[in-house]
Amino acid sequence: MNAEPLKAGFVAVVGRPNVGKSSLINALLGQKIAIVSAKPQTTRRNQLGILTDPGVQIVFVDTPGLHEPRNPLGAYMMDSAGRALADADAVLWIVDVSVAPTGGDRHAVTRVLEAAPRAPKVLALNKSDKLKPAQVLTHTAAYRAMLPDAAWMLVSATRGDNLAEIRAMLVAALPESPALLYPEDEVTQTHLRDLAGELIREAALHALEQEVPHGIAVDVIDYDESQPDEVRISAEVIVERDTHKAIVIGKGGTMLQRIGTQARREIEDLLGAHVYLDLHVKVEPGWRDNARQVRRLGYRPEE
Ligand SMILES: Nc1nc2c(ncn2[C@@H]2O[C@H](COP(=O)(O)OP(=O)(O)OP(=O)(O)O)[C@@H](O)[C@H]2O)c(=O)[nH]1
Ligand SMILES: [Mg+2]
Repeated sequence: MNAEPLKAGFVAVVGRPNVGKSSLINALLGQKIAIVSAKPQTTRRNQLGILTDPGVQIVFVDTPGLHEPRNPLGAYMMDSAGRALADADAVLWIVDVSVAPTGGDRHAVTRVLEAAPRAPKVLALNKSDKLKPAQVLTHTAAYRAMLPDAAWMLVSATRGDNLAEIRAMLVAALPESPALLYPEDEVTQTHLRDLAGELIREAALHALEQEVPHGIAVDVIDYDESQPDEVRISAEVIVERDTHKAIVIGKGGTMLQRIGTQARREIEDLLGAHVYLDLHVKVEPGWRDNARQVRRLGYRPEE
């Protein structure tokens, strides 16, 4: 008999854009469930990453980076992060410890304390691999002072440093639970069709420069698993302007081909199956400013 009670709960993973929230969740799970890019505001909707071990289930809720919204898409993103915080049993606040705190971090911590006043907090000082030795003490102290009651740890999502330690802190912060919250073999609740759409958007984020990536959405039009040895996916890459359409297609279609090849490889890794991917580019002028279009593209609170 195992005398230890079961611990299980939701951990809202929050912080400023680009600090490594999605990377750290993928690293803790040992599996890629969330897309990652060097561009801020990569994550647009909440996504679960479920880690189950004997006696423990940590349900990570990846969230969009905390920022001041400038359009209906941003408002949806901040609403998502707020809901994750309100529902959280514990909060994992992630910062980029390689740089000193800014107004953005103060804003983020205020949001965390307002939306989840009672949930225990753990502070992950991420990107410690980039931290200069002379800044270890000052940066660590500056971030710790912003959330003095939180357990804390220097980590690196990309190098895999101190993952077991931060995990143990999260388990300590979780409540006891009479049962697991999700089946033990479940890693996420996101449908494969939606994950495929995210991987296409990730490939586009990686391939494109400047302002284009922020205005991209992906609409999976068809996801056909009826063939035994091939998944056939048809998707539209939505952009905000004609000029962006030309950039995404590229000279002679080379850019779209590059995005498609990269996305297809990633989706094949995810599905463990051969994938046929058909991509088209469509202009929806200024879609991020139009609440109805934002909802139509799937950015709406889950029922
Ligand atoms: N050097 C270093 N880079 C990291 C680390 N963790 C993440 N990154 C990089 O930081 C960038 C942002 O990572 P994401 O995981 O997308 O960050 P995020 O916080 O989820 O970003 P948003 O979804 O935009 O809010 C990517 O280029 C990552 O490769 C780390 O520990 N060290
Ligand atoms: Mg993210």
